[in-house]
Amino acid sequence: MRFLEACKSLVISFTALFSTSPFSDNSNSQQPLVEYLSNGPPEHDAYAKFPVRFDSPSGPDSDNPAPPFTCKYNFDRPGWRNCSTASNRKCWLENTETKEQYNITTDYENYYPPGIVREYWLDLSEKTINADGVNNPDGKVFNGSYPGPWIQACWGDTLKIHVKNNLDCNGTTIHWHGIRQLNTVHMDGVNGITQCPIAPKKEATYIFKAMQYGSSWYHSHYSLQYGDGVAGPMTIYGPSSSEFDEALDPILMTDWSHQSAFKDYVRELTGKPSIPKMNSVLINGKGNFAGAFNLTKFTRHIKQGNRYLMRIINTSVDTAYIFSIDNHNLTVVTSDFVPIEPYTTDHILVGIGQRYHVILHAEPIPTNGWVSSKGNYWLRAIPADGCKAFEDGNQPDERQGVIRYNKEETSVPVSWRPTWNLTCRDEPYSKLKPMHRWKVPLMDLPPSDDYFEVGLQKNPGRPHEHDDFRMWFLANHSMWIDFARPTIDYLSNKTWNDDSVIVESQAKKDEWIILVVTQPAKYLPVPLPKPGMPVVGKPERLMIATAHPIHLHGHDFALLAQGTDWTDLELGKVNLKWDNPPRRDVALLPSGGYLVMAFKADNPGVWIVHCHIAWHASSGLAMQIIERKEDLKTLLSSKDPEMVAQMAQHRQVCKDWDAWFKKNEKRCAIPPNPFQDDSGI
Ligand SMILES: *[C@@H]1O[C@H](CO)[C@@H](O)[C@H](O)[C@H]1NC(C)=O
Ligand SMILES: *[C@@H]1O[C@H](CO)[C@@H](O)[C@H](O)[C@H]1NC(C)=O
Ligand SMILES: *[C@@H]1O[C@H](CO)[C@@H](O)[C@H](O)[C@H]1NC(C)=O
Ligand SMILES: *[C@@H]1O[C@H](CO)[C@@H](O)[C@H](O)[C@H]1NC(C)=O
Ligand SMILES: *[C@@H]1O[C@H](CO)[C@@H](O)[C@H](O)[C@H]1NC(C)=O
Ligand SMILES: *[C@@H]1O[C@H](CO)[C@@H](O)[C@H](O)[C@H]1NC(C)=O
Ligand SMILES: *[C@@H]1O[C@H](CO)[C@@H](O)[C@H](O)[C@H]1NC(C)=O
Ligand SMILES: *[C@@H]1O[C@H](CO)[C@@H](O)[C@H](O)[C@H]1NC(C)=O
Ligand SMILES: *[C@@H]1O[C@H](CO)[C@@H](O)[C@H](O)[C@H]1NC(C)=O
Ligand SMILES: [Cu+2]
Repeated sequence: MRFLEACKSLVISFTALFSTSPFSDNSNSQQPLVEYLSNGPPEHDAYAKFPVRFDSPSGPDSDNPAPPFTCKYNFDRPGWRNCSTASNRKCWLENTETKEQYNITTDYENYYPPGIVREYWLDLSEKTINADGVNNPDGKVFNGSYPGPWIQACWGDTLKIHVKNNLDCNGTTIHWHGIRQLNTVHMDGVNGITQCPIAPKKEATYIFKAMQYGSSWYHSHYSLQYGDGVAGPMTIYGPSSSEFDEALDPILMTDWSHQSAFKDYVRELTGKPSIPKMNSVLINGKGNFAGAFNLTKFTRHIKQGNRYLMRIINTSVDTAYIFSIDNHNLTVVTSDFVPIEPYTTDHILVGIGQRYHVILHAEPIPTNGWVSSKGNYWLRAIPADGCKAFEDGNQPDERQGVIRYNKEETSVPVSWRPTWNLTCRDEPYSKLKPMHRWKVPLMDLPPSDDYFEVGLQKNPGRPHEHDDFRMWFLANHSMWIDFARPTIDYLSNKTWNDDSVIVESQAKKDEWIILVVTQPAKYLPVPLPKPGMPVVGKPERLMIATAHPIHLHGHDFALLAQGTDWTDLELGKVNLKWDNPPRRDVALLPSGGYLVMAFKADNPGVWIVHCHIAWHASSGLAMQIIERKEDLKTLLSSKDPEMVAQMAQHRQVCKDWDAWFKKNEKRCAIPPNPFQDDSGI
């Protein structure tokens, strides 16, 4: 019942943010449904009415430049040309006749240029991965390599990605992290919620529009599968809030284990011999297991005086990093998919699932009066305190890569050790100022009974049952989805299983939804125990102070407030920021603290909210929000031929899964546990 109550307070205010079109015709805005789904203009000049073609710098570095990536647009009016130059990256396209622009302040949620369709093929198979000098025999990779291929597109393109599952005993679904999926929830790639798993030997095609730009990653949402290697980088080229000359290829930072996450998971539930611990840190799939310091390091070459765009992506299972380059500052220009006013810093904290674009100015700065004379510098990724778990005696080396000015120089960099504060946190709230500003209408917070509290409960009746608090909850129940019954197929249900942890929002089109997530220490003894330590508390619920990176699908959210003391909210001591608050798709719920998130109900769908620590998501830390259920039913049953075809595929994927599962459930389960031994997401 509580959730019917809760949904009332999930509704909120009216004042919508109607943006007036900056364009003289409305041709590229608010397209009808078919625009989001259809193949769009094909990649042939012959079809183009008023084509614009230009190159965007891509990577990997100065000595080894990749072919630039060509953006292709087909306008239906004359006068458009590209305007992104090294001295003005804020501009993307402009019309020389009308002076209209697609640029860094454009409301990209509503307006984007007319791109083309880009097609990719991802073939998932098993492979032993040697990423750090030690074999992981349980690796699962796209197209034979880890990380998977770099998916690239330009702002306004449509992506069409064919996924083939060649695994023996796992289904798969692929999620495009941070992509808004406007009117395409069925392409969000979450089994049990937006689709059934793709069965072994079967394939499916994901089609969606890249309305945002920046960097991100794609990863499996099938249980713990991404921890075994099922992840890759994704870049959507667009404007930048600060200038740069060249771009480096994406930097994927991840933690890594020497065996399958499916095997490590039992440790999360039993705590024996300890909660799961990782073995090393990898950059773009390469690392050095403790001691083996002589393996090839990630290396990039730069030229003095140039400015480089670097795309940093944290694809960890369990680790947040502090990223820095010795003797250099970084100018931060985006957080997740949101361009921000540039700010300069000497290190940034990157939480799981978070991404930053930063600009590296190739001019070393003396630190304590010292600069490397050989022109080589460590690129560091230091696991943050309170957001990491590595095997004892096995702390990864933080010197994860080398930036070199001099091609001939091969020596190991010599340098000072940075003295960053290693506490796990997000980048400072006050620094994340989006370029396209949101003014969130003033709203009341829901009553405190409707806060979503993160805590732990026991796991009666579940696999690996034992008498301890090991299952997380976010909305009063630990999530446990049914692979074969995606929520979007059951929208007419009168009731929901508790295990599905569904919250129905009553918000109408363009009203706002507010979500308050807290980690109250109500039942905690004082002083607070360290994360991972046993706690004596209220018997049926346990609140333990740990930081959680909270991720919302289907929207960027405005972060109205973020704090480290949950009692401040109840005492009314929290100032909410309505005028252009930070905006992103993952925010760190501080240990014992709170998050106040708000987003506009402009995207009908079933959107999951979950912790991006893989172990926590697997043990239930998630909920589903149904946004505008009636509009969603209308959308999914649309007679638009593209939607009809896509929903036919959707049903076929479920049919294939059911058939495979019937035949293989027994063979693929690991006794004494059933086939599914975690939440499934
Ligand atoms: C939370 O879940 C527990 C256990 O299932 C149930 O007894 C309780 O009524 C629920 N509380 C609310 C507020 O829904
Ligand atoms: C447009 O792109 C072309 C080809 O990449 C480049 O030569 C030209 O300078 C660009 N024009 C502008 C205005 O940036
Ligand atoms: C972006 O373009 C609009 C016109 O479409 C213009 O008003 C605005 O000033 C431009 N912003 C920047 C940062 O150039
Ligand atoms: C997935 O595959 C792994 C082996 O790589 C196996 O241990 C696990 O049980 C499988 N799980 C499911 C749910 O398919
Ligand atoms: C790396 O170091 C280890 C241990 O110090 C040594 O056994 C190994 O031969 C070295 N490998 C290379 C390629 O130098
Ligand atoms: C990734 O995020 C996790 C959790 O927030 C954090 O512990 C880890 O240090 C991050 N890794 C990097 C390389 O930023
Ligand atoms: C580099 O960043 C640090 C920390 O933000 C700042 O104190 C320092 O002034 C910066 N130096 C330069 C040259 O920008
Ligand atoms: C490090 O940062 C945390 C949180 O931002 C703060 O509470 C702590 O006092 C800082 N520690 C030091 C030694 O400055
Ligand atoms: C919806 O109802 C069906 C049939 O009763 C049930 O199998 C399914 O689990 C329900 N779905 C959810 C998400 O509760
Ligand atoms: Cu968590």
